[in-house]
Amino acid sequence: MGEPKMVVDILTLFPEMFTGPFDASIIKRAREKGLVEINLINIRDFSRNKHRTVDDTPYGGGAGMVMAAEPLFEAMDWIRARRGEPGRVILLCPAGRPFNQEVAAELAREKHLVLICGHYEGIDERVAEHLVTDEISIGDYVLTGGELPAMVVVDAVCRLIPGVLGERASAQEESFADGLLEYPHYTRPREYRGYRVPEVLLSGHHEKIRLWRRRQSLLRTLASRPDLLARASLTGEDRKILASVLEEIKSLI
Ligand code: 4GX
Repeated sequence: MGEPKMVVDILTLFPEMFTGPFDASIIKRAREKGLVEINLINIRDFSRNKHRTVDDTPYGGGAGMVMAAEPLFEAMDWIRARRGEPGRVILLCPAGRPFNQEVAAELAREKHLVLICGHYEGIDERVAEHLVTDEISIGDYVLTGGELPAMVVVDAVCRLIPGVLGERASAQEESFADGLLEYPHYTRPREYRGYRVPEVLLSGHHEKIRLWRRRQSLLRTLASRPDLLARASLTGEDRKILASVLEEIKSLI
């Protein structure tokens, strides 16, 4: 096995949380193929006190506990000594840059990512100030820790690494590659409980099928995510399809 395309080091207090998602399906295969190396690093292993504590009460008072800076600085020293300077050191937190496909594509170009998963009320601010290069949020809701966000980021990034997805189901063909939602998919049987597969898909007319699918993508995006449609890079053909949709609507009213 040669050099992995990407190394991801994940700093967490709960490495066991990652075993399910990272030991199944596409990510498992990517790891086995040596396309990505995912290392789960227990922050507690870098605690220097005898009870191996990693948190403490906040200066200035208040409820809850704060993750101490020292174990994270020690862990980063260890990572740097082993692998050199990482491309990005990412903290998952609600205040971060909103994660989307564009951010995933940006991260997929890196050789070495470090993800820091916080717990408790948060992390000593000196970590964000002096260790972290990027703060990322996976959405506007509050989680109990940064582990699930880290899994989301790693999953979205890994599928963009060349070779991780099959030749045919390339990352390009799927949702968000062109800023639109995907068209609907069907497989056998052609009729199930009276529910039929759209006739055009059974026709064998490849050009008709391509146009139908594109129209479905445009309609779905218009209906469910007009914000995406407004920002999508539409082709002349797309505009023609949307104009014909508009004419169809006009004929109804
Ligand atoms: N998208 N959380 C992180 C603890 C914490 C707080 C501050 C660092 C700084 C979240 C999200 C998220 C909850 C993960 C608080 N760590 N992270 N955790 N949404 O809600 O990324």
